[in-house]
Amino acid sequence: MHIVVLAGGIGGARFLLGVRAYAREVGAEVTAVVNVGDDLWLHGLKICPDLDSVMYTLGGGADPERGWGRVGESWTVKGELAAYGAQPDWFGLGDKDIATHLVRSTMLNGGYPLSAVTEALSTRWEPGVRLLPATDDRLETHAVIEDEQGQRAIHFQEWWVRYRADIRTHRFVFVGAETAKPAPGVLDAIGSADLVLVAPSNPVVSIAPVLAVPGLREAVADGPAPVVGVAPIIGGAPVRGMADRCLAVLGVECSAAGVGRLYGGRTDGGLLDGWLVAEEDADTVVPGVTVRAVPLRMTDEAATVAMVRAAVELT
Ligand code: FO1
Repeated sequence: MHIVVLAGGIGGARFLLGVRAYAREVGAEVTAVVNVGDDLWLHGLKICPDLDSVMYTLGGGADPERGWGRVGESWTVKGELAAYGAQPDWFGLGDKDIATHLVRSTMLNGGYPLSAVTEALSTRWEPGVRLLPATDDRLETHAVIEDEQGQRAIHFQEWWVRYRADIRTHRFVFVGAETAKPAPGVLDAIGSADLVLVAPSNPVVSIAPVLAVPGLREAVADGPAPVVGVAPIIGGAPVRGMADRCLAVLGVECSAAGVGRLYGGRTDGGLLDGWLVAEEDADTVVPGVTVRAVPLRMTDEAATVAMVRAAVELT
């Protein structure tokens, strides 16, 4: 059995812990197709927050509270950059994390594609699932905001970290999406999948940029495998992060139904065959989609495995 998971960062990483455990129980292989829209070059280093959250979490090196970056991290270099007045100072790079970005940047500058870099980094972390960036090409999420200086586009990280999404925002744009190509292996993985899972990641800035890679959405929607999504919203609120702020930019209701309809039923030209919602959202209706209410809080690996099993049984 081959399970493909479309995932973003922190929520996606936690979900993948359960998918990996389930796959080990049943002898399945797992491919994670991970968002690159959050990625940015900073201080000369290429940073891939979602790929790193997944890699560190599955590799046992993630800080469990923060959800991003390394456990047992130190911030000496960050302090030194601040002492130089190096900008931007609103994005904190930990010392251990910087080693990842140095290896990645050296390989990228040497001509290796991001997928090869991710494979190389994974030989250290042994995530236990195949990690693929959605694309090796530049695809960056930018937010079109408005303040006293007027309208302008800023990188997603500035929107997320510097402004905490607390600024007038007109829309998100996925810079580079028109010409980006699925990374090597992505279309084959989707084409050979027995099940595609949409992780409970931020639908607007984590899953949408994955689906924005030309050919990727079609591969999922027209592919052989059933597609089951896991709602990232429970009882009208995101479990963590700021999906509510992101959905508001799109004018989409912050609910399991709202996100389910955003993805759409496959029979209506959308993606989903099944939609897992929390028990408090049991009344959720998504046209053309089989909805199942189960406990949806990933409190530990066993809880997440139960979610994955429910998704498999839905198909
Ligand atoms: N998030 C923050 O809120 N503040 C930070 O300073 C910060 C630094 C950072 C460095 C590396 C990295 O991989 C992630 C980092 N994040 C930080 C989290 C990041 O903004 C989010 O993980 C995602 O991009 C949104 O899911």
